[in-house]
Order: sequence, then structure tokens, then C-alpha cells
Amino acid sequence: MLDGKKVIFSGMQATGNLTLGNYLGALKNWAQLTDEYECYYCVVDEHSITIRQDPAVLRKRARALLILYIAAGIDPEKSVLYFQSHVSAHAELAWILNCYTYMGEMSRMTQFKDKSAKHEDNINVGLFAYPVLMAADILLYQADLVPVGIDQKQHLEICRDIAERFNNIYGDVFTIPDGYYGSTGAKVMSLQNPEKKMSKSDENPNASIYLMDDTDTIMRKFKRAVTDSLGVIGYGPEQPGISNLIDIYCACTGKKVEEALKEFDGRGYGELKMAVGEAVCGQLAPLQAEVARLTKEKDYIDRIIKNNAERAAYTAGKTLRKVQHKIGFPDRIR
Ligand code: ATP
Ligand code: LTN
Repeated sequence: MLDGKKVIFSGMQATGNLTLGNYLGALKNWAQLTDEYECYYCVVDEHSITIRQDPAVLRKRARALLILYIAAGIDPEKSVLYFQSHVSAHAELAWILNCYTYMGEMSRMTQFKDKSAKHEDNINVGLFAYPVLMAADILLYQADLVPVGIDQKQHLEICRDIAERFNNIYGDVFTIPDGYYGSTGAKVMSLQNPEKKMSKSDENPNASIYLMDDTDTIMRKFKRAVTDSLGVIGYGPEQPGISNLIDIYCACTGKKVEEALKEFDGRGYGELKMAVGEAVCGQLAPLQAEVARLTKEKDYIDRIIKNNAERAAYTAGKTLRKVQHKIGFPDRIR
């Protein structure tokens, strides 16, 4: 904890093209937390290889994701933005924590079950131990809060269990982190099946708004969004499609659901779709322009990558040395 500020850690994988769900559910909230907290935002490239990746594509996407963090308004002088693979303490602590985690605990993880069903030909040990690496990420920085979507709750709970188990044996080594689940955009649903979350791995491109989609594409996808046959703009479980559009509208405009309902009272679905599309374009256009600008600033981005990895490694190194000492590894000779 620096300057008495609480510590935040979060990360995102550089797999697939980011969606509006990733932005409203995670990135946008991250940017809003940077004044109040000491923030570490990581591109978790080591997690990405639990699913087979094309090396050239992974390298490109990881850099693009770091640029997107900055474009979303996270100041790299204030917060620490870096690649997981540039700070070796992550993999080192993960190994240690593997020895304090039980097979039974890992096999209960729903993400492991889902992903191993989806990638039957590559159920690797890394995919199984994915939550341990995530625990290492968080615990290295003694994070108090971890802003993630609700789908990551189980992983966060296992992180707390591992940390408590370790602390019970060796004393207070790790801060026990809490999850931080934002309210607006906590779960953006698919435009084609509003019972399912919008996901970057969805096979139907019309189901998701990608952050780099142009205005025409965004408007077209909203026009095609699945609604219902009630014909009245309402909010609730019987109207999942319309509710999702209202949620997206509110997350983009900062309006409350009641306000939006009043605004669209007596109007048609077509008008709502247009208004949501325009609100989303209004959010994404400046983001896209900033990505385009930053992508050309090669030296500036390189400098950030280097400096921020050093800042992260300094903090992470302190925790790692403490852990290594506690478990009985020989101290380094200086
Ligand atoms: P995949 O489809 O490949 O599993 P994903 O789109 O679910 O990926 P992740 O990389 O797992 O995305 O998640 C990155 C962050 O974005 C997490 O904090 C996650 O909770 C959040 N997130 C992902 N999808 C949504 C969504 N539809 N609504 C709100 N938040 C989301
Ligand atoms: N599993 C997370 C990504 C992730 C993460 C983390 C999130 C890896 N390490 C540490 C928060 C803190 C996901 O969003 N899919």
C-alpha cells in the first residue's frame, strides 16, 4: 500500500477481439478506479497459452490490449500496466502455490469444466492450474480489491482460500483480497441470444459488438438484435432482449433504468435500437481514435512497457522473497 491507498489488481487475456461486454463490465470500471486506488492492470499472456495460440497473433493482440488499457483512460504513469510474462515472479509464485492447492479444489472449477469440454484435444495441466496462476497474480501485489465480472467469482474465492491456508501456516504473508463487481454493465448479454452473455468467443459475429467495429457495423448489429413480440419497452426477466438494450444504453449514457424507461415510453423497438446504437458509437468512437493514435506512438508505448514491468517486478519481488524465506528456501547472498 502506497500513500495509504488500497491496492487493486486485475487482468485480461489477449485472446479474441474484445467486446462491449469486456469494456462495460471491466475496462471502463478499471479506469474509474485509478485515482482512488493504487492499480495494477496486467495483460495475462501466460493464462492465454492454456488454449493453443498462434505466436504472431498472440504477440500482436497482447500489445493491442495494453494500448487499449491506456486508450480506455488508464494513465500508465499513475497505474502499472504490464505483461504478465515480463514479471517472472508470477510463474514462480504460481509454482509455490501449486503445492498448497488441492486437485479436488481445482477440478470443481466451472471454467475448467467448460473450457476442457470445449478443447477436448488439449486438456493441459496449465488449464487445470489456471486459477493458481490467477491467485499468484493477485497475491503478489497484496491486492485488497479485484474488479472482475461476476463469472470470475469462483476463481476469486479459491484465491482467498489459498491465501488463508498459506497465512495459517506461515503467519500474515498475504492480504486477503475481495472481489469488486461493478453494477453498470456487470453482465452484457448477447445480441442474438439475450439469455447468454456477450462473449468474445461467440461464433456468431452478430451476437457481439467488438470494440473496433465501425459505426455502420454497430448500427447494423443493433438493428438485428433479438427482442420479443410484446411491442412495449419494459424491463424485466420476461423481456431479456429489451432489458439488455436498456442496460447497455444506461451503461453508456450514465442514465438510470427508470429514466431510460420514461424516455422510451410509447416509442417503438426500432427507435430504442437506434438510440442504443448511437450511444454505443458515442462511447467507442473516441476509444477507437485513441487506439489509432497510440498505436503509432511506438517509442512511447515501448517505454511504458519497459518502465511499468520494472515497477511491477519491484513490488512482486518483495512478496516473492518473503514467501520464499517463509517456506524455507535459502536466503540470497548479497
Ligand atoms: P471468452 O469468451 O474467451 O471466455 P470473455 O469475453 O468472457 O472471454 P474474459 O477474458 O474471460 O472475456 O474476461 C475479461 C473480463 O471481462 C472479465 O473481468 C470478465 O468478467 C469481463 N466480461 C467478459 N464478458 C462480459 C460481459 N458479457 N459482460 C460483462 N463483463 C464481461
Ligand atoms: N481469469 C481472468 C483473467 C485474470 C485475472 C487475473 C483477473 C487472470 N489473472 C487476476 C483478475 C485478477 C478473466 O477475466 N478471464
